Amino acid sequence: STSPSPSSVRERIATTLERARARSTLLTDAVDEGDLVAQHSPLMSPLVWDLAHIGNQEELWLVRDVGGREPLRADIDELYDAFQHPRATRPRLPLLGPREARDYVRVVRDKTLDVLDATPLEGAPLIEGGFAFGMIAQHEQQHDETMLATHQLRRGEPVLADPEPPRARADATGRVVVTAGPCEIGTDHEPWALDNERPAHTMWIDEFAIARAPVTCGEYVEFIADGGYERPALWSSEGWQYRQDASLAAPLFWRREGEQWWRRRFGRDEPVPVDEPVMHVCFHEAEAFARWAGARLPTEHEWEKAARFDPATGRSRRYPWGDANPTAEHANLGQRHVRPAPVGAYPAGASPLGVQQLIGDVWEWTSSHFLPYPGFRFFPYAEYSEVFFGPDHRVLRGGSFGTDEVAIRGTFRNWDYPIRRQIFAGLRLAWDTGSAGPR
Ligand code: AVJ
Ligand code: FE
Repeated sequence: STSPSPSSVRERIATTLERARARSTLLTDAVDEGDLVAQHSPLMSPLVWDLAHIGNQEELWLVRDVGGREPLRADIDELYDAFQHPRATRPRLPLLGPREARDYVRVVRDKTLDVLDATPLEGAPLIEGGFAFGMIAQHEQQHDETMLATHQLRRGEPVLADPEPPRARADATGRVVVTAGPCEIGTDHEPWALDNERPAHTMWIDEFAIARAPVTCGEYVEFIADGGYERPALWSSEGWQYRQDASLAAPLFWRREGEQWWRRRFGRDEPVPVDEPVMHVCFHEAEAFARWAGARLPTEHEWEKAARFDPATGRSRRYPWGDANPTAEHANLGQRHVRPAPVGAYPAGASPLGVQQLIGDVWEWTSSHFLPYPGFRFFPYAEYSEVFFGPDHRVLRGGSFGTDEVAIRGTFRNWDYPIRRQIFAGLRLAWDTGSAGPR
């Protein structure tokens, strides 16, 4: 295959950076200045911190490192270093105000576009295929998803547009069996894949079954009604402890009135929709639901095989539907909708085996700890992934309605603490089938 010309890579970079900035602007212009500097939850930064942090990372990597230009605001690096200040303490820092933050990100972006024009997109790992630019576009979009979660936590009138997602049009019930065999996990070729997705390696995956769709709110209501939150046998000991300490009784943002469950979603109160993937559950709730259902969570490798493996060729694809970038037909991504779509709404996004909505709608908790692949080397900095490897985090796969297409693919790995519920995360069930097959 021929690699894309430098000018088309440059165009893709410029478009992708522009899309990220349009979204950051939307998320920060939608609220007033008080809401920009306020702390809507101790779990989150003030929106104005995210905005300037986006600009500061862009300055560090693209303007200074790739471009070799003089620092614009070296004095603020420390304020926007996520490792210096935990989220809960950020409102008390002498941050750039809304006006200053907006000016800062604009000036940085002008320099970045200058650097983009002047940089050959080959010859060094950091710029090969435009990697550093892709990394920074993904970084901005990841913070945009975090800012969207802050919007969800904010109290007050709705400020975000809420267009209807597509309706269900395919059967998404039941499960499919994925036969035992080798499967390529991770990637060496995806130009903007992050360090934790590399290197590609072949893994034997025993036969398993996986649900054709994520668990729905309707199914989750049954779990609650059946005493799911009252039965320690369904929970791990760590999970039960957290369920007790935090008085968990339903997904975050849900409340009950009589027989009806309601939820708050970006400032709107609405009946819980039974056919939509459940979200705002932590790993422990996901695990308890799976045990209640006589199932388990998939490992991240099983998830990836279900999402990428083409049984006809034995090849791992970029996405469930093939190698083409996502379109609005394939998946609910990019904040086009501010909710998941009902299960069965994206038949064009199905895998060869008919597994649906793996990409988009809700992040899916897996049973896997976040660990390096064999041969992992941090790139370009240890603080992106390496410092998070270990037993403290669980891997999430697939992206949500709030994930931009640049920051999701079949190999993409997200992670969080098992108690986190403000992220747009749900689950999909998996089962052992008991047949290991030949090795
Ligand atoms: C990969 C989503 C867990 O938001 O903490 C943003 C991404 N890294 N800035 C996060 C990230 C540095 C990260 N997650
Ligand atoms: Fe960041």
